[in-house]
Amino acid sequence: MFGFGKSKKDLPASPASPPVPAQEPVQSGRLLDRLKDRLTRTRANLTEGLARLFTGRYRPISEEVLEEVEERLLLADVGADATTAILTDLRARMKRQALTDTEALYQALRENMLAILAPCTHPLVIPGTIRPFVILLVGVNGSGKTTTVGKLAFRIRQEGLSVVLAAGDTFRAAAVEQLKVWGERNNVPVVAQSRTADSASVIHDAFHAAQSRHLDVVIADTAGRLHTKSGLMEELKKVKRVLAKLEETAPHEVLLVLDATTGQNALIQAEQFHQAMGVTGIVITKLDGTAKGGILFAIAQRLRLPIRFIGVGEGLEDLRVFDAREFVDALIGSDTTSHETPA
Ligand SMILES: Nc1nc2c(ncn2[C@@H]2O[C@H](COP(=O)(O)OP(=O)(O)O)[C@@H](O)[C@H]2O)c(=O)[nH]1
Ligand SMILES: [Mg+2]
Repeated sequence: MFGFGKSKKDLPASPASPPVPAQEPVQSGRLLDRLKDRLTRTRANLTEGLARLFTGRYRPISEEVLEEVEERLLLADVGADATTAILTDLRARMKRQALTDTEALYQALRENMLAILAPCTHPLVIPGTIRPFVILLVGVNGSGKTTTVGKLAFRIRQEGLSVVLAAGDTFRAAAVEQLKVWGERNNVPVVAQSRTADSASVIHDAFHAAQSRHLDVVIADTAGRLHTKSGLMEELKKVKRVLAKLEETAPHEVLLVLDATTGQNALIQAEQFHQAMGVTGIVITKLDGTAKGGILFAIAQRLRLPIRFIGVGEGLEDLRVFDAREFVDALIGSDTTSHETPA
């Protein structure tokens, strides 16, 4: 899969960064294996219980089996809404005798999971007509914003575009340093100011730097904590206003970064940020360290916003373009089906 869903012909040659061959055409099988590996804990949480059902001689499927499925989904943080939606469909299928055996149950579960996630599969598109393209990252402290800025810069550079980073978190002493490290790793410039500056003015400067140096993309980090939550939202809204004055259509992407390990709290945060900022895309981080990766389904079901990327580690290459089919396959795919329904 090619990262940003844009066509190469849209893109003007960038003087600052010569096109680098895209990394994607590595065999997709290997990429899927890596994703599976990173999702091990959620996968185990979901499938260890289900595997017993999928390997069992259940024909037809009983209510008892469905209750076990329900429990597994809830344990993986799929959430009440998405779990109810899935179970309602499974029960309807059971009623019309469509769940003949465990294979049919597995297929039905897979279809339901895809139905929830597929509408959220919208890769970020960076059209060649918008320069600089401005991406603003927002989210609470510790959700993974600064790390995601670094990983995103890597991806975008791989697409052959040039990047400037804006150190918009002016509230934490270490935040600017952390961003500069990512800038060095990616060999991209970082625009920063003294700690007394505000986010809006740093991002304003980064926009001008991108314009004057003909850089393609501005990726702006922001603060996740202020003295009060309303203070944070006001600060972020100000960033948006300042950008809109520079360029009517900016920011072109407001990416909300959510930490998968915070479970249902991520949903509450998402609603607050969306209300204040008009989120256009979501990144879900730390899926590698958690057994609760089912939160993706809860987020998809509730918010119905594009899930642009998932974070599966702390390295440069650990940001993946979200794809519903790949994610579902990595969660409940092949290993489960390979030893299904004995004859
Ligand atoms: N395992 C893992 N750790 C992550 C991921 N994304 C971020 N982190 C870690 O989470 C912590 C907080 O990240 P940071 O980017 O500083 O969050 P910020 O406060 O929102 O900017 C750091 O220790 C990161 O290395 C991820 O996808 N997987
Ligand atoms: Mg940060």
